Amino acid sequence: MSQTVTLSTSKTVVPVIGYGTGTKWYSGDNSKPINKELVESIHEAFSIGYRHLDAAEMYGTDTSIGEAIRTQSIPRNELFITNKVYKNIENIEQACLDVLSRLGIDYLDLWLIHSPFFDRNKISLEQAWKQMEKLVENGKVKAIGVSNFQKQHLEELFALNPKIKPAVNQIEFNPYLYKASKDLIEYCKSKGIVIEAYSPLGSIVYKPGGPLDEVVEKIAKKYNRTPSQILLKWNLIKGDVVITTSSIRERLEDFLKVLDKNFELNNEDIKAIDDAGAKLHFRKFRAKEIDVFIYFGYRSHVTEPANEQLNEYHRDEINKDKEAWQRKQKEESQSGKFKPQKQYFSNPTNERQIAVRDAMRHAWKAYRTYAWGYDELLPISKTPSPWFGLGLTIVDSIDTLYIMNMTEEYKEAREWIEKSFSCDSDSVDKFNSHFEITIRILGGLLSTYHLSADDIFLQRAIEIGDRLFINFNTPTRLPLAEINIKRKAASGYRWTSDSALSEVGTVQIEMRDLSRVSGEKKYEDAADKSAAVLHHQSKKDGLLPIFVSPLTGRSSGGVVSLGARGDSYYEYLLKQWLQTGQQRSTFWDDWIESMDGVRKHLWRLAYPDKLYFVGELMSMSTFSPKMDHLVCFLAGNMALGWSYKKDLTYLLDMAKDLTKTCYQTYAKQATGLSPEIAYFNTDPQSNEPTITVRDNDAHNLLRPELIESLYYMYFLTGDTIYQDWGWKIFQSFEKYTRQTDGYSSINDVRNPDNVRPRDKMESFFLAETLKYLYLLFDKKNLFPFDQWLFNTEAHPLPIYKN
Ligand code: DMJ
Repeated sequence: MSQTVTLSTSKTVVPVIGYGTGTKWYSGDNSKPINKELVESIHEAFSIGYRHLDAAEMYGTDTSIGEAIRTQSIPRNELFITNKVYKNIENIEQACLDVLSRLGIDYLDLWLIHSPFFDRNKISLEQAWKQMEKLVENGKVKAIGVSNFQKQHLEELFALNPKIKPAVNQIEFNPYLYKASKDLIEYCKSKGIVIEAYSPLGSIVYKPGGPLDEVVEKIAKKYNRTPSQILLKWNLIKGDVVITTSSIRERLEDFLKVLDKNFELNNEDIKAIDDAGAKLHFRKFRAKEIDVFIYFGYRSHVTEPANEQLNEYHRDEINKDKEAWQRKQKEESQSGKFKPQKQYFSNPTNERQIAVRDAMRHAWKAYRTYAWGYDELLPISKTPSPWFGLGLTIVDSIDTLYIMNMTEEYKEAREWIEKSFSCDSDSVDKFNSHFEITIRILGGLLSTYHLSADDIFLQRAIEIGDRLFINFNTPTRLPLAEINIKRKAASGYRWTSDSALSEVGTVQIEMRDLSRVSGEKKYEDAADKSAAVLHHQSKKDGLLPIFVSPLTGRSSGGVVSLGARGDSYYEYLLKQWLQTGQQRSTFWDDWIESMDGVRKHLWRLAYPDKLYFVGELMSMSTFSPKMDHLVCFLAGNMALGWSYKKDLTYLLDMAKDLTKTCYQTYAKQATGLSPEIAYFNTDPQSNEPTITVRDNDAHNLLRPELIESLYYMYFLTGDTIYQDWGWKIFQSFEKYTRQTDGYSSINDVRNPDNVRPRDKMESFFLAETLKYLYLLFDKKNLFPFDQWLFNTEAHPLPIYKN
C-alpha cells in the first residue's frame, strides 16, 4: 500500500494517514490560548512520522497548530496542511488569510468547504467556488475541495463547470456507513476526487458492541494486529486517506503500522467487514442533516426520487430517532432537568491499563460465578456475602465496567439492574448504613446514568433516593445512621443514637445530583439543610469531632480524625463547592479553614525518615501519631483544592508530602502493601522506626485512597512518578491478593510468606481501586477536573454551573 496519494488537480502528494485536530482537540474558539497538550501531541506525531495535519477554522485549534509548526524543524514543503472554511463562508478569501495568519504559514496544501450548503448560506455555491479558485490562482492554497458533500452536492458543483475541480471530498466513513456511502464513493472515484475519511474508527469508538466488533476482533487476531489497524486498513482500501487522532503515542504508532509492507487484508476479510457493517447504519456527525438529506431529499430543489439506498429499516430508524429527539427536547425544556450526554470510552490504551482491565475481568468473573446478585463475594470460600441485599457489587462497579469498555459485562449488569434490582424484596428488610447505601448504590446509579444516559439508572436512583430521603426527617435534618429500605424506617446505630461525622457529611453530593437529574427539588433541599447544620457547628479551626447527634445536632466524643468516621466530611466540603459551580463560598470557606486546622493541629514530621503525616486529636487536644490508610485521600483532595487557588502553594506542598508518606506505608512493607493503620515516630531522638505497624492493624482491605490521590497528583502535576508508584502497588495487589477466583483482603502485609488471606472482596476494590488505577495509567485525564467530580466511592458526577 502506497504511503501517499496524488491529487489530480494540483499533483500535490498527500500522506494517506493524517493527524486530525477535530473532535478530540476541538475548542470552537480561535481566540483561546494555545493548547500546550495539543502542541506536544503534534510534536510527538511529527517525531513518529506523521506529516499530514488536518484542521478547520471551526475547530479553534489553528493557533496551537501554528505554535507546533513554528517550534519544530521539519521543512514546510514536507508537511501537508489542510484547513476548512465554514463559519466565514461568506468571505472565503478573508477566512483563508485569517487561517494562514493563525497558522503562521504562507499557503495551505488543501482548503475545503467544510459543509454542503443545505439551506442556510447567504452566498451561492457558484460564488463560493469562484472564491476558492481565486485562492489557488493567488498561490494561497495548492488544492481545493469539499467536505461532507453528498453525491447531489457534487453534481451541483460539477454542473457549474468549474475551472478547478474539487480534488478531495472529506467525509465521515467507516463500515457502518459503507452501505450509505457506496454510491458517493464510486461517483468520487469516477471524477478523480480523493476520498478522505474522518472518524474512520467511529464504529468502535462511538458504537461499541455493534455487529462489527466480533468480526474485526477475529480478523485482528488472525493477523496479530489491533482492531484499529484492521479498520484503518479497510478504510484505505475503500477510500484513499484516513484522518485519525490520539494524544497517546502508542496509539499514534499503532495507526502508522497500517502501512507495514507485509500487512494486507484478503477479499474474504473485506467482505466480512462489508457485511457486518451493512447490518447497522450509524453516523456520528451531522447525522440529522446528512441522513435526512440522503433518504428524503431534504432540499426543496432536489426533485429526484429518494435515493435507492432508502429502505424501510432506515426510514423507520430515522423517523424514530427524530421523534424521540424532539420529544426529549420538549420534555427537557419543560422540566428544567439536567439531561446527561452519553459518554464513550475506548479500549485500554497501554499495557498498564490492559493489565488493570484484566484484573477487573478476573474480579468480575469470580463475583459473577459465585455471588451473582448478592452484595459481595467471599473469594476463598467462593460463596456470596449478603449485606444490603441490593446486588452491591453490580451497582457499585457497573460504571467501572462502562469506563473500561467491558461491553458484555456491562450489558449483563445493566440487565440485572433493570430486572432484579428492588427496594421491596425481602433481602432489603434490614437496617443498614444510610451513608454506605448513598455513596455506593445511589452514587453508582447516578454516575452510570451520567455516563450512559440510559433512563433505567435514573429510574432506579429515584427509587432508592426516595427511601433515603425519608431518613432526613429528623429534628436537626441530619440523617440517622441506619435505614431499612424495605420498611422505609430509620434508626441510630444499635449502640448510640449518634451518627458519624463522615456519614452525615457525605450524602449531600448524591442527593443534590438526584435533584438536578430528576427535576425534583426535595432531595437537594434535604442536602442543603443537613449541610447547613454542619456549617453552623462550633469548630476547632474547621475541625469537628467524629460523632454528631442527628437528634440534638451536638458533636460528641472529642476525637478529631481525617481517617475513619471523619474523612469524607472534609472531602465533600471542597467537592460541594465544585459541584455547585464554586458559587457557594461557605463550602470553600469551611474546607480551607479545616485544611488550616489540619496544618495547625494534626500535621507532624516523623523520624528518622522525615515523613510528614496527619495524626489525630483525642479529647479535642491530645495528639495521637496514628494515621489510618483512609487519610491518604486527603493528598488528592488538597491538590484538587490547590488547582483552583494556585497561590495557596502550601496545599500542593502538603499534598506532595502526604502522598510520599502514604506511598512509604506501602513500600516499607515486605509485601509492598500498606496496613490499615500506621503509627509514626515523632521523636527525633528515639530509635523507633519511622512507621510502626501493630498486629491488629496489619491487614489490607484492597482500599483505594492512595491510588485515588496518585490519580489526582499525576494529572495535576504531570509527574509520572505517581503512575510508577501506582504500578508498583498494582503489582503487589496482583502478587499477594489475587486468588484463583477474584481478589481477597489479606491479614498481614508484613509477612509475604504468609499474608493470611481474608475471605472478602470489597465492592470498593472494583468500584474505586481498579477504576482509579485504570484512570491513573491513561495519558489523558478521562474525567477533566473542571467538568467532573468523583463522589467518595469514585463515582463520577458532573459539575454544575450553580
Ligand atoms: C469507600 O467506601 C469510600 O471511599 C469511603 O469514603 C471510605 N472508605 C471506603 C474505601 O476505603
